[in-house]
Amino acid sequence: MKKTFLFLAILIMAGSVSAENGYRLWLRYDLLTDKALLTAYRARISTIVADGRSATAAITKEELQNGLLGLLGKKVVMTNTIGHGAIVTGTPAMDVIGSLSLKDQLAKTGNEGFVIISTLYQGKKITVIAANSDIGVLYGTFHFLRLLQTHQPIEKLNIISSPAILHRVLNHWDNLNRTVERGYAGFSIWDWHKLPDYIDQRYIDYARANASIGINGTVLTNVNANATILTKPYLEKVKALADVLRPYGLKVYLTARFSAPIEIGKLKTADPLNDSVQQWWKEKAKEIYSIIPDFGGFLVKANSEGQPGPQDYKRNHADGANMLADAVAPFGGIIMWRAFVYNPESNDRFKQAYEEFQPLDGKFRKNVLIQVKNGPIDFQPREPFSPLFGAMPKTPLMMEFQLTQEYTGQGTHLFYEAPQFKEVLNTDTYTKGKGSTITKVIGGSLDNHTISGMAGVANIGTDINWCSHPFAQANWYALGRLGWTPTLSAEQIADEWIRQTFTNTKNAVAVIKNIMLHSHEALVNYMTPIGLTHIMYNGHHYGPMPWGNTLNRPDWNPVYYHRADSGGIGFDRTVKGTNALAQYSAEVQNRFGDIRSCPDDHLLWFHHAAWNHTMQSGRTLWNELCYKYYTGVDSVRSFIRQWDKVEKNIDEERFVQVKQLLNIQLKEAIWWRNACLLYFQTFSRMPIPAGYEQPDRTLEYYKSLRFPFAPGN
Ligand code: GCW
Repeated sequence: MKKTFLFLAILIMAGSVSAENGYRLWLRYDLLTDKALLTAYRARISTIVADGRSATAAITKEELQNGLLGLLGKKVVMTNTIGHGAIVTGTPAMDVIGSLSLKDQLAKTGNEGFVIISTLYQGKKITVIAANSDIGVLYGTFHFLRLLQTHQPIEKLNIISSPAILHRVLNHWDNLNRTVERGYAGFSIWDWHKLPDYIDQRYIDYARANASIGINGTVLTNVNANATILTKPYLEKVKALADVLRPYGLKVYLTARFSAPIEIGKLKTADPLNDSVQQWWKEKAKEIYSIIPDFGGFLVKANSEGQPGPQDYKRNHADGANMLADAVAPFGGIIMWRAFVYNPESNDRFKQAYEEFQPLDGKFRKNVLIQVKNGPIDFQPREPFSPLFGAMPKTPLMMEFQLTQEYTGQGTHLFYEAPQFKEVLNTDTYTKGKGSTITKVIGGSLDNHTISGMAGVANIGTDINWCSHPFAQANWYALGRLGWTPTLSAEQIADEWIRQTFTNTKNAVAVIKNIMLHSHEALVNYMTPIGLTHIMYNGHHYGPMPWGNTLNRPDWNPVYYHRADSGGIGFDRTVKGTNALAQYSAEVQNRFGDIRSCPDDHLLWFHHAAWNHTMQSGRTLWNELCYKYYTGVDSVRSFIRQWDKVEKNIDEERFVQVKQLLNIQLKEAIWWRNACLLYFQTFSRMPIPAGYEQPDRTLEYYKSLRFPFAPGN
């Protein structure tokens, strides 16, 4: 009787009674099926000795107990006596930990890091999870549970870990009416209407998921901002969220609409150099901090895509950012000021962010970070790195990645982003000689900055599995893991995520990992190979529209980006063209500037190349374009075949979801390939080589497609 009850309890804890709907993310804690491993873990884990009285410490205890109950199928009791197999968690304030002389190790872990060691204590084999703060202990506990979930040995642990990046932040593009700009996973999880009185369980689960991967900040509102969020009633709602998120180490931030002093403050101007405007923001900051004492600060999109900003008053970005920085500085807040700007006056959108921001290097207050998208244009499947990285040594630059798949298949494509992120992070800017990688730029070590940041535009919504596509969860996961340890490989992150999310079965892990690791290249191939960019449909960006030329701003039209004509294709950014290349260091200029040495991947970003230009593969450019588009489609076909192989290792619900989505992805990849090749063929006048399946629809057909209700727009 008792046994049956325990078994049931375990099943319920592990969530296996309900269907596998993806809600549990990578925190499933299902009973280990590997008998030998289970025995080994059980022998090494017998009790929990946990210290701390804070809300965070309580969460740590609960997480550890629940995790172990699920994974080991036994209730691991809490006790104060340290016996063999004790898992000891706490700070040096705890006697045992104090007595273990972990000073040197802990000195390396800062406020958020942790130490996990296997050691002997009075002759007893124990495992210690120690940190300087309760939040560090929570992070360490999640790390320990990850080791178990991914079947790692725990006999001889000796881990010292701390985050390489200080601010690891999600950016929600969530509107107050609960729509999500570029969101493909339902509505916003923030139920503003019911806040502050109604606390949705999702908020807690969200906080927990973020804590498990070390994300420590969240910007609740869209960068296309609404000043209403800064009014008293909404600040009370924000406070309710902040209170829920705080014990999980998450700080809340808001987007500041630059014209708020006019819209909600009844001032006539929002000029950052105007005394009353400055005063208004100071008062506003004071009010916010009186309600939320650990408020993180503001994220700002200014003078971009119609947003108000300092330039409306002939001031520059530093004037705007510094005004806000001064308002939050007394309370320890920061300003994340975005560098995503472009206007039609420049001869090349590529160059704009650099032109506006680089000259301001050294002009920003100490609590300002400039948040830069990974590439110079806009979250494309593949971009060269933004030339701002490395070019503003006196200013901490923050990375902005896009988790939500606006330009990369939206809700239907399996696209694992870590390879894309790593490509950028590993890039050498050469701004301080060889080895000036973007990881070092944003980590602050290249230019000795003490503040640093990495943001990801969130892909989270009210869908039961949070991110809509079951694999999109991996991108949220990757942001957290890379923010903590940017040197982790995409493969390692995929490996961990698969083991926690789907299965530990070796072959299945290998198959799924293979799909994930090839998904970036596949998507680039069937959407925008060889450096094509921004040829998505106008507005909603769903599907191809390389022919687009009807919007009144040239830099909103696909034809602006590819510049195809009878002579060739691509955007000449060399000295003969817009000379955007001049924004990079000499080494990078040399690499990209010469059409013979420019990597094929980026060719059309920097050169207008003839249709019969010889590629590194030996093919002509036109044939290479065909080859890439066809290869991309073939990759998706192979993903489908590979996915079929893991059917027996995956729960039916998610297996079928992914299978259906892969079939949509295939359909859409073929659509991309056919539409683009048929269109570009009107310039190249060359045939799609024999041997390839020929498009079964006409260009006119593809041009006639309309999607008035495509999501996220
Ligand atoms: O990628 C573009 C999107 C806009 C977005 C903008 C930005 C929030 O199409 O929807 O606006 O970037 O990053 O500000």
